[in-house]
Amino acid sequence: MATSLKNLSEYNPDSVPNASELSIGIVVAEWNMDVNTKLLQGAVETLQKHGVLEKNIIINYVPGSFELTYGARVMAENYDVDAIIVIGTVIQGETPHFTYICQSVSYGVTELNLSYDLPFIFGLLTVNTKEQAMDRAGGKYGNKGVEAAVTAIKMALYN
Ligand code: RBF
Repeated sequence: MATSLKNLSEYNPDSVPNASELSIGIVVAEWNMDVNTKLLQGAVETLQKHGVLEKNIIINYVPGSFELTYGARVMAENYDVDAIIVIGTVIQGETPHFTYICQSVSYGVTELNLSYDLPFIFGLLTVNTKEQAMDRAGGKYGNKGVEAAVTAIKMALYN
């Protein structure tokens, strides 16, 4: 679960390089779409704020978080992007296989980072309740999508 001590939308904008030359892919899980829509909005707004053109933000959808790894791999194979963000929300109270889904996505994203010359960014909320998810999707603890977008820009330009 994202820590309640950190506001996920707070960052130093001066630490973020100009992103006007970048193309960024985003893969969004449809499960808990009400939360994910807010995460996606936070990510897109932040990318655009730092210069990414709307036409250079490619958004694809997969049914659930478990499919994010495959969706990200397909995007890496088919689009000329500089980083890929995966967005999803896994709520413990709603799934007995919470741990399996979270472990699978974090392992899958790590594996992609090791396999491609491309950064894959973990934009997954792993929380106990829907309220905790909303708190981190533009609520009192900020927006994980903002944090993921800032990370994507920094890692796309990492050398
Ligand atoms: N996907 C999510 O992204 N978040 C969830 O909280 C979530 N909970 C699930 C709970 C159950 C009981 C099941 C069967 C699936 C859940 N999924 C969830 C979907 C999962 O990531 C995947 O799409 C499906 O299991 C594929 O059939």
